[in-house]
Amino acid sequence: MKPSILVLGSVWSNDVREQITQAFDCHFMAAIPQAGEPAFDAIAHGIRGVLTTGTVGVTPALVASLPALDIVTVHGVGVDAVPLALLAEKGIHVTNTPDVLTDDVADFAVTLLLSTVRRLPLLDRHVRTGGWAAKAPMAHMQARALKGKVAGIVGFGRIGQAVAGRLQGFGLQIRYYQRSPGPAPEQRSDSLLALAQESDMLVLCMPGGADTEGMIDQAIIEALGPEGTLINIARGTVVDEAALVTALQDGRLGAAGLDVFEHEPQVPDALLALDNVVLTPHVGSFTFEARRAMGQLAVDNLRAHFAGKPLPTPVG
Ligand code: 8YV
Repeated sequence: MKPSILVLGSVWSNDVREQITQAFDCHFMAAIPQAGEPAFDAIAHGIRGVLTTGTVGVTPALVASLPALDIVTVHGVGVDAVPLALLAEKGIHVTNTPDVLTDDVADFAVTLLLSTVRRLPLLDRHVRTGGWAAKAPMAHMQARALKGKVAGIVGFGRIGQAVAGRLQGFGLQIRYYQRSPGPAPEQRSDSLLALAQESDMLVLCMPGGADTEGMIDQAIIEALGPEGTLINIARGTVVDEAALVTALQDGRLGAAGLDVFEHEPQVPDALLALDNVVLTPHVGSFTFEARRAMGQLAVDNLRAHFAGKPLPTPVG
């Protein structure tokens, strides 16, 4: 009999769908089901694995309602939406999909940085709405050069380092901060506040979760300052979103490029109304290649688990 798995979220490429439906008895659900939903209650007792996304994750309540659960496979590198301590306590395995998305996420961080600094959406709108043809004023869209400026990377893991490597090519000086020591200690700032003070732009690449929640607060935002740019490709939870919005509104922060938000897919109306932000719908890893490789790695982890083989990419 094929093992039963619950597949949460809706980002599965066709080839991954094909593979999992062949190998497992799959129950697809767009969001986390609640105990008491008849369709879920009917299958819950037999579910042995959950395949979920980095943002949907699993909740303690879901874990409690799956008595036969022994693996949670995250289609994503971030495991902040998964209660790791609880799963470890119950002996439930967790896997994620590191490395295969690093380059594409780093490319996207650079794309968002360039689009924000060079005001790409405004310029595009200017052409489309006839502003250029009508010789409408453009002074508010003039950008500052990157070369010679300082890019501060927060979180200098695989993705942070890949972003840094790319930004060096633009003539930016790289500094970084993370709590643990990292490579190139001479580039590491003494504190997050020091990094924000030293940088013209901050690129957030740290993991989400309790340890980093609200780390980018009003003091950090103000230290980055009126000429500063904040780029977030990490998690919405790492930023105090309310403080960010007011700083952008009254010019205490120059601009922001945001791919992630506190309550996705909800984006505060106040952000939508601002011209000094570039907003994207959590798409850092959204290339055919990365998503295919992430899906394949997720499937490989599930297959290995149910075949009693070592997991390719276990977490912890
Ligand atoms: C995905 C992500 O959007 O890897 C992560 O942690 O946030 C993203 O790559 C998501 O997990 C897709 O399933």
